[in-house]
Amino acid sequence: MREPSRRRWLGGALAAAGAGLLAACDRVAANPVVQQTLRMAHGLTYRAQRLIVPREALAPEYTEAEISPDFRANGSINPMAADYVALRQGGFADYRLVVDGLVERPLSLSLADLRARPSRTQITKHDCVEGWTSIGKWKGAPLSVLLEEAGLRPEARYIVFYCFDALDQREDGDRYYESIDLVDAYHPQTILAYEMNDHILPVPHGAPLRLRVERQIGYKHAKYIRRIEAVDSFAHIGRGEGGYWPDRGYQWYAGI
Ligand SMILES: Nc1nc2c(c(=O)[nH]1)N[C@H]1C(S)=C(S)[C@@H](COP(=O)(O)O)O[C@H]1N2
Ligand SMILES: [Mo]
Repeated sequence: MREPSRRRWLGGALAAAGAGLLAACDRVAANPVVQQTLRMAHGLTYRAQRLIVPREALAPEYTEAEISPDFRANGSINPMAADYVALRQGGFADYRLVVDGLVERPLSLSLADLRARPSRTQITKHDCVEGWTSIGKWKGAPLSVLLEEAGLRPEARYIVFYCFDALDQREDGDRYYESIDLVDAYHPQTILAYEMNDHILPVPHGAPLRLRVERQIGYKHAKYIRRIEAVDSFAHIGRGEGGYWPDRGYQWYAGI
């Protein structure tokens, strides 16, 4: 997977601004606040995004006419894990989404329970780090609704999504997972989708439930979700970087 060009652009623009600042005025550059700002370049994507884009900003939404006729499926497209296969063969009637961790009231919700909650429908552009995009329509329960229902404890800082699939399809393989902060968790377009393009979410796209977190790149959008956990740190999960791909060198915050 390649570094997306918009990130190069953003990094480049800020680096250029920083270089201009240094060239223009060495005394300003010696200022501790400026030095601190330049040191922050390490966490550039996350911090720059948070500085430039208001935290509540919505991702663009599109019209029905703009929906891609052939939305690509990527990563796992047919999980073979025994627990998943058993649920799929039963039409997901026995599926339960578990919401636990740093919450007052852990939840265990069937798909009918999820459908009985308020829903949001949105037509958005999916942007994969590999360089392709597709526009699709998603319907699901806002994550904020479930978090309110469960009651986040004050120590909670991140929301972790545990998935059924292992990319190597081994029963004991590392299963996919992802995590987001509370800004994204409470963002109005962050939903747990059970429908795509007016149909029940198909298996290649993450049945029965997948995340849409529209201001971040494709790999953050966890498919095949089995459990959601509120945590104060993800250092103890997987290899400690907050996600299957972040554990393998990709950025944890992957803003678009
Ligand atoms: N559980 C799980 N979620 C996943 C993946 C995966 O392999 N497993 N791949 C990610 C990547 S890289 C992308 S681009 C999107 C693809 O979603 P799609 O198949 O609906 O296009 O899912 C993301 N979520
Ligand atoms: Mo992706």
